[in-house]
Amino acid sequence: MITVFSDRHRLRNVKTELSGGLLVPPHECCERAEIVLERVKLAGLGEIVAPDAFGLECSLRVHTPDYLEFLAEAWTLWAAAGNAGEAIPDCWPARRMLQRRPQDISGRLGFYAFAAETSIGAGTWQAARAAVDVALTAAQRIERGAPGAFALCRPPGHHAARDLYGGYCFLNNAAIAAQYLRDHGAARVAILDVDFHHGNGTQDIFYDRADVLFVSLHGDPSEAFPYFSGFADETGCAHGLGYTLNLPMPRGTGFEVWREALAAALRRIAEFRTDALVVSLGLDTFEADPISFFRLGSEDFASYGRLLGEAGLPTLFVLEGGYAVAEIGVNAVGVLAGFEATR
Ligand code: FKS
Ligand code: ZN
Repeated sequence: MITVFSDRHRLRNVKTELSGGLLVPPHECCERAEIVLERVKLAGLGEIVAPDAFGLECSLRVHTPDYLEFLAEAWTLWAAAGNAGEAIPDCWPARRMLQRRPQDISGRLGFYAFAAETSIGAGTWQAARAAVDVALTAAQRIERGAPGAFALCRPPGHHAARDLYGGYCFLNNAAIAAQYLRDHGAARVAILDVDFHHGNGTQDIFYDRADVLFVSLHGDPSEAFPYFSGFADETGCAHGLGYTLNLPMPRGTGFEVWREALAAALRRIAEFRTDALVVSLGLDTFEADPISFFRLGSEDFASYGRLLGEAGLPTLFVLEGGYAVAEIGVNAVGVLAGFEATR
């Protein structure tokens, strides 16, 4: 399988994540991508290519123009305003307040953020754009007939909604790739999100649509980030009613139970008769993940990779989370090699 990778991910190198009342080194760090890349090479998964440069048109198919404009200038405005540290919001349009876009950069951060752990720094926008290029280049391979492709990208994307950032995400790489496939010949696209966290952004983007099925396996939002999205009774709206399937699971969930949920997800996807599958590949379901609470072992990743391969669909894997940094490569490549073994 081909891997698409850009070293421009390193431009996303902020120093702070708001966690436990402290500013700590971010879980979503450069080493993650480098370790996955090393493992791809070591395992001989296949060719590794740099992305082509796409413009913003594909991103504008899922995000709003004002949101992209904000992301592009946020760091410059924040620094110009004389702030000493990285850009972090501290005031939100909460219940009974106006949803009106402020002029001031501090107000705009709160307007476009849904969470505060995700600092914006100097290269954040450039890295987020490179991640989209990686996802689109891999999607193009699928469009041209490849059975599988791996977008090794960061920052991740599945929490980024039409006009919201947070959860380490700015541009929704998987959603942009799925929309690209829709715009280039696929009548139906399914997105399977196996990251530990609910993909609230992807759900938001496709919630009212019947042409893109969104299925997610994740930690129960009553006890896990993003807390306000991902419950089983969120099933889509308008034309999209029945085209969102959330399968939340409790603390301590192991592979036996998780695999049953995956089987249910794959049954729904088969019934949908999709032309292509986009997998939001998070590795934070791993038992040693520092911020999650499922209990998958390294051998389980290879095992579910085979189940994904047996679905027999053109499959685009897009990297999302995973914070047990030492094992992220083994686990990611475990899924991909398991998938490949069925082809
Ligand atoms: C730690 C709390 C962390 C934020 C969790 C974000 C998870 C991000 C992710 C992605 F794939 F997007 F990277 N709260 N004190 O793994 O879903
Ligand atoms: Zn996650």
